[in-house]
Amino acid sequence: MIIRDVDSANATERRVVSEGWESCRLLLKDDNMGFSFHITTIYEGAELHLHYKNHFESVYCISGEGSIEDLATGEVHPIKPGVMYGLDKHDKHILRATKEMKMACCFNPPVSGQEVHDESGAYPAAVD
Ligand code: 9YT
Repeated sequence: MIIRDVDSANATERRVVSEGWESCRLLLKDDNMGFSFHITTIYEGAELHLHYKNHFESVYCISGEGSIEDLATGEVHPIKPGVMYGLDKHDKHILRATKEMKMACCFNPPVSGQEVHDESGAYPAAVD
């Protein structure tokens, strides 16, 4: 069994800070769960252009307010606490926070550690 808490993990390399967001990677590839699990904060006013070409991702909003724009259809879906989105088609999207959002995120395959987005909004493919 693996037990971790976000405050302790945020004092380690599990906390990753980037442009418009920071994330606490509570489970990573080397935990051998088949997915990674993150608590991500999207800062107020952030507009993130994302495209996880190499990963599936599900995201659950714990707090805050914003939206996700599906760039394939142009649809904009509101995000508020209780809303989940699942990127089952490697969907290209824009994530916007009108109030700072706390999100619980799962990635398959798992993220290995210090990834930040490349210029296309992706993380590199997992290397075994
Ligand atoms: C909401 C979202 O896209 N989260 C992605 C995870 C976070 N950016 C991280 O841990 O890299």
